[in-house]
Amino acid sequence: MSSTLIRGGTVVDADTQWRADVLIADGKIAAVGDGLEAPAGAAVVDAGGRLVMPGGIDPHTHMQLPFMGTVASDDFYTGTAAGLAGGTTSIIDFVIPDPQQPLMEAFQTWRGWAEKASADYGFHVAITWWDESVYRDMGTLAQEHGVSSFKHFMAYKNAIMCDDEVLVSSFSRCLELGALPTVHAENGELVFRLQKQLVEQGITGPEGHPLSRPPAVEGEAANRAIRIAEVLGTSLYVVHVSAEDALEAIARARGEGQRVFGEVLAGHLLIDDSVYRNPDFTFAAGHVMSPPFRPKHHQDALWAGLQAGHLHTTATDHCCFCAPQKAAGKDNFTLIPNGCAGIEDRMSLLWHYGVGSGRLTPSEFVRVTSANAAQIFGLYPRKGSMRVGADADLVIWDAQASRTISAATHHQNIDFNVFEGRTVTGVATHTFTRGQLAWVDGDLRAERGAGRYLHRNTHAPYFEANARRHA
Ligand code: URQ
Ligand code: ZN
Ligand code: ZN
Repeated sequence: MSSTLIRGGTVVDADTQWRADVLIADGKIAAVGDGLEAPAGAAVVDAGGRLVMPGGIDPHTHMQLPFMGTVASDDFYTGTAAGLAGGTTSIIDFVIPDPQQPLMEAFQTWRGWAEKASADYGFHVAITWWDESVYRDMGTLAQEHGVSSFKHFMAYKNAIMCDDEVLVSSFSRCLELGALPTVHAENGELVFRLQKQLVEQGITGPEGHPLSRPPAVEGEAANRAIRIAEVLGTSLYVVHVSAEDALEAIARARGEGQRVFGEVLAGHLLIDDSVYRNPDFTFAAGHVMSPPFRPKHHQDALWAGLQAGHLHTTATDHCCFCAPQKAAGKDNFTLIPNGCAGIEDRMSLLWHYGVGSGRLTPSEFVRVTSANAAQIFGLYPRKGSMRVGADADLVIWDAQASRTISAATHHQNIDFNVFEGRTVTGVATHTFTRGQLAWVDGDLRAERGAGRYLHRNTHAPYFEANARRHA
């Protein structure tokens, strides 16, 4: 039985922090307490007064996603390894069937791709079309394969976009299954029309991207999804909330007792839309993702939403495309593959700008980077907690150390970093994935294939509490 004693740290969980040692045995947390003895043969890691926290959970990644005619450049091995270097120990990625593709076929394809992951992973499954076979396969996935959340893209017309009929059918099925519907909330019809108008006007550079997806496009879709969920009586999770318009819809619904969760990306908290007006195409295109980065006042609202509890998780939407891939849209911004990186930097960014600024306490940091995602997506307390019996997915966190973010030094398989040049305080010095050290003081020891598929519980008490409000 392999064991490790992490000595001399301050443990931080979603509720509080206290001085304690942590004993790991067989990949699980075996004991948490002061003055623990190291069993014979145990490795001892001196935390030296640093923090010991649950490893980050990134509930929104797209490793090696085939998208817009290319494939995201970080795969399940390199992408999860980069996450471990930054203190993230689990991801929830997405199976995205082509329209008319059997869900089970797509699920097996993604399962195959993810076998090389170096950290644990689960899948949301996207509903991109509808018939009785989709209804049936959702049941199989929820009841036999641990898929407790289903994604709906309200954007990407003529590709993977859901219309209201699919939303209503799938949300209703989620309610039957005790699964959580999630949405990418942008009105794809409006985006399509605005893109066409902009290109016809000769606005073909990256500066056209935010113009084709204004905040109202997100606000409308978020509100529509929220209202559909309200009438059907199911909970809802809105991914990558980027604009006040969507946040206000979530806050209104929550204020009336509806169970709606919001996710915010590190990028949307920190980057504004001026990046799209940079004259360098590679720089501007490197920031093309959807929803786009917004004017600064939206960032202030998102931070307030995170503090107020209207936004619950932080994520990255890690979906990497290198400069040659982004160049597909050199003459037409609508052809620039949408997506940016972030998995390696999310934890340090949230610590620096969240805890370092006084917006978040260390326990709130654990909630929004790990525990809330675990609870919402059926992984708690196995993940996201410091309880005895939990997986030993842990990070030793140096709250005083600093590092400067750069594509020149990051481990993400992409030639660009939207956080380039930022110096952040708060760094993972050790990352354990189920008790195995994968990151030690800059030495990345991620093991290809060490990650395990995460079966996630349906009927999670954290989101089902008041579904069927209109029963
Ligand atoms: O929309 C998403 O979440 C995927 C396709 C990643 N790309 C992006 O721009 N967000
Ligand atoms: Zn999205
Ligand atoms: Zn995404």
